[in-house]
Amino acid sequence: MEVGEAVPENILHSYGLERSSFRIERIGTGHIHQTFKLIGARSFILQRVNAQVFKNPEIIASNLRLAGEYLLKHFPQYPFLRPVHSLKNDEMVYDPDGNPWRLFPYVDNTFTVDKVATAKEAFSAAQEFARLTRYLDAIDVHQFKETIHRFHDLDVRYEQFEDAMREAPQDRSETAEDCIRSCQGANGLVDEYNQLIRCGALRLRITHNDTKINNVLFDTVSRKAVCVIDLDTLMPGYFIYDLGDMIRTFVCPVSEEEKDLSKIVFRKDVYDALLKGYLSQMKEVMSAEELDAVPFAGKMMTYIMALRFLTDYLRGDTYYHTTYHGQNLVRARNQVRFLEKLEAL
Ligand code: GN1
Ligand code: MG
Repeated sequence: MEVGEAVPENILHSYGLERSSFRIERIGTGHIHQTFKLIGARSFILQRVNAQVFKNPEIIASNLRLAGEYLLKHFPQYPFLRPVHSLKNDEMVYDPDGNPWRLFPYVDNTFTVDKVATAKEAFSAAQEFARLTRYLDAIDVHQFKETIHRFHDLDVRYEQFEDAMREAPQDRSETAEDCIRSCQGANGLVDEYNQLIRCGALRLRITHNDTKINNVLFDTVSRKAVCVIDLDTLMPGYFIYDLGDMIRTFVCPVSEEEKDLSKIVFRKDVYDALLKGYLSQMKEVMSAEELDAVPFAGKMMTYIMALRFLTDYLRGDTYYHTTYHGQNLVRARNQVRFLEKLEAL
């Protein structure tokens, strides 16, 4: 099937668009949704939301509406990427199989990266993610709903890992034995997490919850971060989720797909720049307890991804998109190695 044919005609028509006006390309970096670039006189990003993962996609739309309206009122210059409304003024449209789709304007003269090349990039991207949380600092968090229930709750993710271990087919458990042992060995982080949450050290904020480096658009000329994208998980969360996922994906010179574990190292200059960028926006609104939790952030988020990838491997690869057998185990081992680097600091 041609790429363009994966985009149903009725979806394009809902937005008043014609297939013949575009060249359609698939963007393959996301693990969850199907994303397409429509290249034409005006270009767009069109995305099929994974309704298996986002069980109530209307929550995404309502969270974005709340944040968007607030930002427009208080920070009108902030480049918040809103979905294009359909001809019927909907933020999401449904294909004949019941899958929700969303359309975004394509931001010209920008690019994304899968790895951070320089400390400057890390500073700029971290500042941009931090700016979003900072600008939403005074918004009423309780108006927002979770788009995925207990998404970054480490305790829940560890339980899911334990269930997956119990139910896994023997061949997968055996192949993953080294990784399972490493993940079990690091479970002191779950206690640390529970303790932090229980004692109320962290304030509930509106966080992005997917602050990977490839969710930032950079300007082609200045090479500075322009805005953040992929706002499906914009919802109540703790700052460690955002800061931690940045540490996980910025500081290592290779992506989570890398098989050669010797390439997984801790880049101090990138870490320092990232932290500087993040705190340049957030420090003023963070409590002393939150500042104390900074060193925990990267460990927690790297560990949660090791658990999530490994859990998916043990369950037979039902959640993350994979292109070859064993890919989720590769990702899990990669994360375990980076966690070891962070623990060794
Ligand atoms: C998923 O699909 P993508 O790449 O935007 C996942 C994130 C993980 C990430 C790991 C809804 O994000 O939590 O950090 O993969 N999103 C969801 O690359 O599970
Ligand atoms: Mg995402």
